[in-house]
Amino acid sequence: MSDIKKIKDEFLEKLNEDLNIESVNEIKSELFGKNGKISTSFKNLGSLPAEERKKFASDLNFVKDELQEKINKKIREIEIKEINSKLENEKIDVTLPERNIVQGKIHPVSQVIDELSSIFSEIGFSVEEGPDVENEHYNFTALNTPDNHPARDMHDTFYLDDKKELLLRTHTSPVQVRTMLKGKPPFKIIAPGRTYRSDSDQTHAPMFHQVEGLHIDKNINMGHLKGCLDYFIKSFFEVDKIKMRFRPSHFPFTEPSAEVDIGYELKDSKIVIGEGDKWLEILGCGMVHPNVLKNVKINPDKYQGYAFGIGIDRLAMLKYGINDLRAFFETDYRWLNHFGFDPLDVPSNYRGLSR
Ligand code: 2NL
Repeated sequence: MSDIKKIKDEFLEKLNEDLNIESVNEIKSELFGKNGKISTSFKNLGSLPAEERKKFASDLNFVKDELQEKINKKIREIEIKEINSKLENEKIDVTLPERNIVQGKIHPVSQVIDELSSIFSEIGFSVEEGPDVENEHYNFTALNTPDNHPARDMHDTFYLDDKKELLLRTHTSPVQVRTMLKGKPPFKIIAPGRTYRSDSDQTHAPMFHQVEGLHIDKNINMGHLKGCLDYFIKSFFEVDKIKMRFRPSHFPFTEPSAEVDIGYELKDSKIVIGEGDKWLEILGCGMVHPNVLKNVKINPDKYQGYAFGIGIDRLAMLKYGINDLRAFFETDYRWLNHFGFDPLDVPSNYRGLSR
């Protein structure tokens, strides 16, 4: 009995100290582990004389329960202490200023592509895409551009192999060629995207953006082309009236071909579209050449259509008053912050950029 009492007193005293979970667990295994003091006492029961055994077992059970309970209580105490200290130390200071959210901006070129897609989709055009790396057939031959045409010159085109079979597309027309080869007329599509020419100065970048439009159906004529462009220019520049003129031109893939100018004037050195007596060249267009239709297995006696090509970068510069094309591709964060657009779904906690 005195042995058990000694164990009890010793450990109750230990458990009264200021302990952490690890030391309580140590005490627990010192008592109840495989070779723990209580466990071994139980094992030794058998060697006691029968008359002592009963009383000893009963005392041992009491002490065991008492210590067990004390340990559980201690663990609960420590846990509560930990939670309280966490609550005390990890308080959130709601008066601290919030961290700024850095929200990206939409590049003016992406913005204009979105605007064009939505403007043209309103009158039945769908948007098609294709690869930047093209073969010479889709980029030139199918478009009635003969081998000796100046546009094929090394000077303009980035060729990717010695045989000049692979190249970076010089316009997005190959997207229309692919679309026409895949399907059956009618076609009413626009193809916006990146295009490449070996050219670089204040108004030319080796990579630039273009949107081409194509409408093929029975009995499509230049009146449809004019109506389409009139609608597009008014929607894009957000004006009710425009002045528009067609100048005869030449492209290998259209006949007849034209370049379109729109009237503008300068007010406080800002371009105002739709008024004035100055002319601004804005796009190239024409009726799709019968050879192009034949190349994509369309019978030109049954189907006709118009096509046009517009430089997106220049459109963006005109609409948003940007005067240096090269800035578009310099990825200067401050520039993008100034000329870029906010996404439509601005988060409710958005409070502007931190820069
Ligand atoms: C320009 C001129 C143009 C086209 C592009 C085209 C496409 C097919 C068939 C016929 Cl698949 N034509 N595209 C037609 C006329 C002009 O672009 O100056 N672009 C900036």
